[in-house]
Amino acid sequence: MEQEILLQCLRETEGYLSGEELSRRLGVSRSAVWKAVARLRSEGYPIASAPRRGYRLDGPPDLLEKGTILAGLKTQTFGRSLSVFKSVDSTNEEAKRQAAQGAPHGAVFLAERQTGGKGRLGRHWDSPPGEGVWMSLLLRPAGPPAEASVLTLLAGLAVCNTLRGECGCDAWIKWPNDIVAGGKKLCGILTEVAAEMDRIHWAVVGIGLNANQGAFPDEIAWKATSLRLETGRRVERSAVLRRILLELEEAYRLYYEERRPGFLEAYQARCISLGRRVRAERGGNPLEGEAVAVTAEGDLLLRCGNGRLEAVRSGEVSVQGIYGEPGPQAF
Ligand code: BTX
Repeated sequence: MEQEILLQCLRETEGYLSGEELSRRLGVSRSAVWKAVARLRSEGYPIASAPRRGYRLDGPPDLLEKGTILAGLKTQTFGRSLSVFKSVDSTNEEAKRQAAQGAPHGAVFLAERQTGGKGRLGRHWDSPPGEGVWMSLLLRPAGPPAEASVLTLLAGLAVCNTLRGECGCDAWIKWPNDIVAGGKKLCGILTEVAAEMDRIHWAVVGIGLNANQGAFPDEIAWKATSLRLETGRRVERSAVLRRILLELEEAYRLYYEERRPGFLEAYQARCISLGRRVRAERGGNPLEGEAVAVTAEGDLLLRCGNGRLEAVRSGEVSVQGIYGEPGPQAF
């Protein structure tokens, strides 16, 4: 109730409204006003504040709404079945639960906030409310399980193209599953698969894109960035999501229906890992060399000290000169 009145007051006012005036109109303390503002912000309302001036509503809220997203969606299949949550443990977990219940190919699960957002190897993925695109796409590809890693590459390229084309961001792919800008991580991709020996039952491609964060928790501030921090502008998350789905649907169609691996060329052109020294682990053994190519199977080819070419599957790879880390470490 307080939030609604507060919103109404801000809507009716051009410019700033002081905290004192708001607390008088709402009949609550200044700290209650501050808390209500924080809640509205977490729901996506862009409320600016300035010392001694108060609060100002800077435009319509950037909420993820099913109707708005579908209205501008140009895909045939991806996102046509769409579930939007205010809060969920993890969109990947939700997609897996729904996959088991028969959710269709192309279904998308999206959340304003994840309480248990996850990265690879059980790592935590910071997913604050209202600021990112936290989504999972359910796929039922016809190919063998070995092709699953290609899905991560297709998604990476789709996101990278979107960020460049839609947002004017100088985005690059760090093989296999990160999108980076300005040397920091902008987006992570987590692909999970349920498969038998020769066939994939389903694959869930989880995309975590930092859109409108103005800052990050201390532990990751040194290596995380957002579109807003990179471009200086807030983005409309629905528009970014729609473009990602369109790019990814087209890339997927070319790869699976027309069997065109042409995406590799485009992927490599945007892959910031190539030409750099890479440290990796294969079968428990360290491997080091210069990254020279990405294969059609999605492996990274390293030219090692002895001149031999070695293929690395996705896993733990450290690329020198990105995220500023000096030596080998997992990320
Ligand atoms: P990753 O294992 O490569 O990266 C995880 C690491 O990245 C963390 O250990 C932390 O250091 C850092 N990190 C955590 N949160 C962020 C963030 N918001 N921005 C930048 N760096 C961060 C990458 O895993 C794959 C992440 C996929 C996330 C999506 S969100 C939708 C879907 N649902 C879900 O639970 N996961 C995926």
